[in-house]
Amino acid sequence: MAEPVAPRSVEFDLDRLASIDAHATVSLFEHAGYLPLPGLLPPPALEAMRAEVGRLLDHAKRRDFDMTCMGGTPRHMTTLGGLEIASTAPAVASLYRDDALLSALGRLVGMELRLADDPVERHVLNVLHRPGDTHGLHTDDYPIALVLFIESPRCETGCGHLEFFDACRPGERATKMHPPGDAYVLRADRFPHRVQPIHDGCQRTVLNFAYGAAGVPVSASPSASILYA
Ligand SMILES: O=C(O)CCC(=O)C(=O)O
Ligand SMILES: [Fe+2]
Repeated sequence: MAEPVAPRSVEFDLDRLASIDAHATVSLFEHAGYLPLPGLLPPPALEAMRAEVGRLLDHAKRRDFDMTCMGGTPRHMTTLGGLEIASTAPAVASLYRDDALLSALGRLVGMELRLADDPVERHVLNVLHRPGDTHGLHTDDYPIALVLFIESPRCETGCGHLEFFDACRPGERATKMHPPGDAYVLRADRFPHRVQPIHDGCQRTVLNFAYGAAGVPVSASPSASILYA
């Protein structure tokens, strides 16, 4: 009889993070509010994460509405909040609270990171899978968002890219695309951001890990409880 296959653990490439020069990233992050982390999920970790997310999808809920508290911007997406993720995919929840991850990320952004108090917001799943699906413009309650790419459209332009704006220079818009396995960190409470609508046949699946930071107040908005509860 075949041996049962032990679940492969999901491990970030923290050695890669440790090798990055933090002098450069701290000032870049302070100024630009964004830091790309290519290959944070190496191929075996991405594969294991896909399996975790596959199980989560059975529990995820379809959302189609305008978020009144964020200027009426659209939400057309399928989501799952932190409570269900913690009970269905404990590997994701333990990755979120990994001390080594928190200190490696904190070093790169120059902040002392803390777990989010709100268990709904800690780790959330966002899936864009129908034509035109979008996560409209908003800011997050917590200052730091670590967004991990599980699936991503291959279209070069105008499809599922992250767009963010500098609150001090609203005319300045940046767009970024990330292949599966990549991640980025965003100063998500200060830099308004959205995900461009996706094209027919494309899919974009991310996990967002939200963190607090020492000395930074958390803005309280009902948006997370509306989108993820
Ligand atoms: O999907 C993204 O790149 C952004 C996710 C996001 O803004 C959020 O979950 O608050
Ligand atoms: Fe966000």
